[in-house]
Amino acid sequence: MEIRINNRVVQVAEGCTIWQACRSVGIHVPSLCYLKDVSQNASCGVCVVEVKGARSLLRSCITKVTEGMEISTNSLRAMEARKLNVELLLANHPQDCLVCDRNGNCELQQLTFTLGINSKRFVRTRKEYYAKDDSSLSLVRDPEKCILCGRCVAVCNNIQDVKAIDFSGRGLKTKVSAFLDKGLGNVVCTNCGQCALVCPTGAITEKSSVSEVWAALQDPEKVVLVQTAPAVRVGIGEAMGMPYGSLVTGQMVAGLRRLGFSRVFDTNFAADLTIVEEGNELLHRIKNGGTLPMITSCSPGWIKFIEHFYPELLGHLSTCKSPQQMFGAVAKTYYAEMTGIDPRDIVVVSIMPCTAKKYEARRPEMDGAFQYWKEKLNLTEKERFFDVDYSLTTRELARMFRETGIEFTQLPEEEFDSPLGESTGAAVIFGSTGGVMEAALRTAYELYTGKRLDNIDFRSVRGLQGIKEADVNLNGTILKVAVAHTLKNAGILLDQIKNGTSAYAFIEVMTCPGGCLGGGGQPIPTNAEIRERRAASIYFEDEHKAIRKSHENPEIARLYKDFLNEPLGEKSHHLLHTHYVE
Ligand code: HC1
Repeated sequence: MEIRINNRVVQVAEGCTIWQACRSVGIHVPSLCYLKDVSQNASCGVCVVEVKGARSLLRSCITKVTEGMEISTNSLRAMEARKLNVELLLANHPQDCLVCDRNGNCELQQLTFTLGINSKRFVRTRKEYYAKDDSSLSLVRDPEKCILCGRCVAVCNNIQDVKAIDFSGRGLKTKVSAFLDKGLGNVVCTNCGQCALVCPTGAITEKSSVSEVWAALQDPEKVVLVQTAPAVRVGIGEAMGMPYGSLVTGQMVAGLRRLGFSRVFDTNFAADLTIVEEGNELLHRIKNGGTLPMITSCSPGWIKFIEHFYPELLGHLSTCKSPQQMFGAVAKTYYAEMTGIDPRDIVVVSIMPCTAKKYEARRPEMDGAFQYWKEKLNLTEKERFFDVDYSLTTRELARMFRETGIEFTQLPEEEFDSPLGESTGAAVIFGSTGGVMEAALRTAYELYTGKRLDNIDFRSVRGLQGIKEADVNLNGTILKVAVAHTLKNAGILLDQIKNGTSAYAFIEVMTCPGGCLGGGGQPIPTNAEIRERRAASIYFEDEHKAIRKSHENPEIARLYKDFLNEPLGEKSHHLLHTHYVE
C-alpha cells in the first residue's frame, strides 16, 4: 500500500497501524504504553501524529493506515502535543531519578531527554500520595512512579491470565492496584515479574537482596557459594552493555569470583540432577499407573498458578523440587559433609533470571538441609535455615558488577568450581521453553529402552510457539508430550486435563514467555527478537558441550555413589522432592 510519511512516498503493509508503518520505514514514533505483543492501550498519548484531513491528532499505535494517507510525525503540532503529554505525566511523577532503581534505563527519563524537556512546567495535580507495596517476597510496587500506561495490567491479564492487578478509581484517583488494595503478596500474583519487565519506569521492580549478599560476602565466618541459572549466561552480558543474547558463561564465572564468592557453582549441575530424578519419576508413574500426565515443577510462578487456579490438579505435578532448590539442599548436606564445613556457615546465593525464585526460596518446605541436620547437630527451631539463602535476579547481579567497577567485557573466561559445577548440554537448555522436556526425553529414552539414543535433538519441542507437542517412540511405546510457556497457555493444557481430553503423558510448563530466558528478572528490554537471540545462544552452548545427556554427568554419578545412593531413594525423597497439597 502506498502512503506518504513526512512528505516521502513509501510502501507499507496493508492493515498495519501508523506506528508499525512508520517503524517499517525507519521512523520511530515514541510511546510509553504500546508494547508489541503485549499492550495496545493508547493511554499515554505520546505516539500522536498528524494526518491530513483528520480533525484531531491521531494515536498512531491504534490507527490503521489507509491508501494514500498523508502522515506527519514531526509537524510542530504533533511534536508539541507529544511533549505536552509527557510534561503532564512528569507533573505527578516523583523527580527522584538519581536514586531510582531504573535510573539510566527508564523510558520516561529517556523520553524526557529526547524530547528536549528541560524544566518542570506543571505542578502536581494528584492530591493523594500512594505508599509503596512491599508485601510480596519478589516484587515492590511504587504507585507514585506509575504513569498508568497499563502495560503491567496487560501482561498480567492477557499473557499470563492471572489478573492480579488492574486499574481502580476514576479520574485523578485512577491507579493500578491489586484486588481491594491488598498488596501483591496477598493476592493471586504468581511473582513472575513480567510486570517489572514491561514497566517503562521504576513503578515495579524486584525486591532486592543485594545488600544482604554484600554483607554475607564480607563476613569472615561465612562460606558464600553461588549458583547460576541456565538463562543468566545469555542475559548478563546484555546488562553489561554487550549485544543481545551474548553467551558469556566463562566471563560470568570470572566476574563472580572477583565479587568474592568462595565457590562458583552451576544451577545446571542441579538441572542434571533434576532430570535424573524426574526421568525416573516419569517412568515409575508410567509403569505403576501413577497420575498422568506428569507436569514439570521447576518454575515457581507456575507452581503458584496451579495452586491458586487448579488446586485439584496438583497431583499431576512432578514431586521434584526445582534445580535452584535441589542445589541448595545438596550444597548444605553432601558438599558440607564432603568439605567438613558446618552447614550453618554456608550461605547459598542463586543468580536467577526470575523474580519468583525469591519467593520459592522462602516456601516453608524448602528447608531440607535443616531437617537433615536437625538431629545430627541438635539444632533448635530458632536455628532453622533455608536451603537457598538469597536469590538475586540477573539485573541485581549486573548492579553488583557495576558497583565494584568490574570491566565485565574485559574478563577472561574461567571454569566453574567442582564438584557442583559440572553440567551437560541437557542442563543448559532448561533455560529455553522446551528444554526441560528435551533434556528429560534424552534421559527417559535411554532409561526406558536400555538403548543408546544417537539423535538427541528433539527439534519439535524447540521454538517460541505457545504450545508445542511431540510423539516420542520409546521402542514401540508412543509417549505423547506437550510444552507450554506463559501461564495462559498452561491454562489451556490444564483445562484439557480437567475435561478429560488431554492426550499427553508428560507436559513441560514454564511461566514466562520463551521460558526462563524471558524471565521477569532478565535485562530490560526483553522482547520477542531478544528472546530468539538468547535461545540461539542456549542451543549453541548445548551443541558444544562434551556431554549432552544429564545421566552421563560424572559428578552426578559421584553424588549418587557417595551420598544419594539411588534416584528416588530415601535421601532424594527428603532432600529433593516435595508434595504440593490442596
Ligand atoms: Fe530456570 Fe530452572 S530453568 S526454573 O527457568 O529449572 O529461573 O534459567 O534456574 O531452578 O536449572 C529460572 C532458568 C532455572 C531452576 C534450572
